[in-house]
Amino acid sequence: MKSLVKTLTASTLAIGALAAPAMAGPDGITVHVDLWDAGANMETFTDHRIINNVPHYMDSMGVMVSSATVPAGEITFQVVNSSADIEHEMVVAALPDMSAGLPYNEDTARVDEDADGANLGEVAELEPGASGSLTIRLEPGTYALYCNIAGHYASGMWTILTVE
Ligand SMILES: [Cu+2]
Repeated sequence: MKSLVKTLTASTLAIGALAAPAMAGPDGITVHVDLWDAGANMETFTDHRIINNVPHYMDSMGVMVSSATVPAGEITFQVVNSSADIEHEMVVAALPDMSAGLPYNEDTARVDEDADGANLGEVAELEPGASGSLTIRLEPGTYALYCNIAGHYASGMWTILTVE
């Protein structure tokens, strides 16, 4: 009987230990974001938005994150534009409906940042090689990190971030 109790306690502790890293510490957590592209002569696209469902390996530019799932709370994005020759930026948007994607203006080839939730915070317009950071508090939900330089979002320059 005693050994059974011990076993139960041990497995409960194990679950607790596994859950611990998913909780935000007092200083919040950091997500490293790499804004990348395939160079000045790369092919660009107009149909690689979230709604187009084109796999990311087809893209010639993108947003790469160190963690695609993070705990709710204060999150610091450390953003690097690793491009050799193109300006990029990172904008955080709420994405309540994946099938609807982000509000998009075909004429400007940009996400409509004035729409509700389309810009919760950003690291704007980083020159090639430049870096910046953004700290914001995010509630549980689905978010998109995207670049809103004209044409970049439609070329696949976005990624999904899940906040638990
Ligand atoms: Cu870009």
